[in-house]
Amino acid sequence: MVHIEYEYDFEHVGKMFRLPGKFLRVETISGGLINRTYRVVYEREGGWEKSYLFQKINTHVFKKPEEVMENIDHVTTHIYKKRGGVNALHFHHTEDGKNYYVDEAQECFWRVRNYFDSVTFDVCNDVQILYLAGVAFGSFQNDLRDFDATLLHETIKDFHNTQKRLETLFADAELDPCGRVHEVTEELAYIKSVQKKACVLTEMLDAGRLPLRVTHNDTKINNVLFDPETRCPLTVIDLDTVMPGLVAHDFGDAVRFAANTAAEDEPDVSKISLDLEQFTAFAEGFVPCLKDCLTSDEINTLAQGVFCITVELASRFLDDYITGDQYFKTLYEGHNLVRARAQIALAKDIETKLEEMQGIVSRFCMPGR
Ligand code: GN1
Ligand code: MG
Repeated sequence: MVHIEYEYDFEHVGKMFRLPGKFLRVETISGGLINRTYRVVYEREGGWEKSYLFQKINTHVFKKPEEVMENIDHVTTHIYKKRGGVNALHFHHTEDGKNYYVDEAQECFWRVRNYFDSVTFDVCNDVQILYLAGVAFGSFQNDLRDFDATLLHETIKDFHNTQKRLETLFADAELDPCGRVHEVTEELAYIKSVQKKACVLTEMLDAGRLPLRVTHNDTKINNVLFDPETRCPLTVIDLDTVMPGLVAHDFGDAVRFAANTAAEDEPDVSKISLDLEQFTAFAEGFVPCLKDCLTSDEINTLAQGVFCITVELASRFLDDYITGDQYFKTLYEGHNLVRARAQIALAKDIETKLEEMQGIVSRFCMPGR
């Protein structure tokens, strides 16, 4: 048998989670920009294969990973009960009852969960899939309606505080620690020019006009797993940032990613725009799941949320570029700048479509829909 040297001692990690069977192999799963994810395959008695999902948490981003895992424990338990265990995420425990394992020697924070045979979508033009992704995220939030938010830790402080994100960007631009600011003056100027508009939700929240709910906070469509055959949603994953938040941010982030005519990091900005048909499909899935609990201010800010979160992410990518690419995984030099430019192009297009987008959302809130 060929012996493969892996970057980490997966076999040891599996033992700590008491996974049964013989360790066979590891496949890297790409996609996320923060954590490292692997499919680890075991052979069970009788020769059949069983996979698990191993994740190494990025402790630079999640400073208190134990708190992330405690949140996940609460949320998965709640959803498990609501859904009778069907397609539920299940995290394995170590002998001392923890749903994580810290490998001191390799300085790694690991978690292991059940693996789903599934497909995910990065760029997706299929309106039926977008509609179903809307249902998946809308139902996720609806499942958490009666969840006690005081149980949750704030895993990343001010995660979607657009105001603070922009202030940090401008402060870092002043400091210019990597000498890159001269390359991004146009991008900074654009973000400055829309600052007020992009911070509307933060302002309304501070003024007590928008309620905090338990939200997912990272609703990229590739965080919905679909059945490879039926193409029905199985489950929503990536619960690291489930925290009290705004419904418009969940809606907005999903649309930002899913209804973009190009990839999140498309270098050719002429390919980037907000596809209204795709927007409509997602909204048609998402909005009706929640319309009976949303306040009129919440409904009226859903489209605005798409703009706010897009500018917020542009500012985060740009800030990471200015400060030396410490936060998001990058695949090449300048990747974060490409991402920031792509988000700015998208924000500009969204600005021209906001009224129409809001009209579409309102349609799905009409009685009888
Ligand atoms: C990060 O790791 P991933 O891909 O799930 C980020 C999100 C961004 C996203 C952009 C904890 O999510 O906020 O929207 O990249 N997550 C964190 O692709 O910062
Ligand atoms: Mg994430």
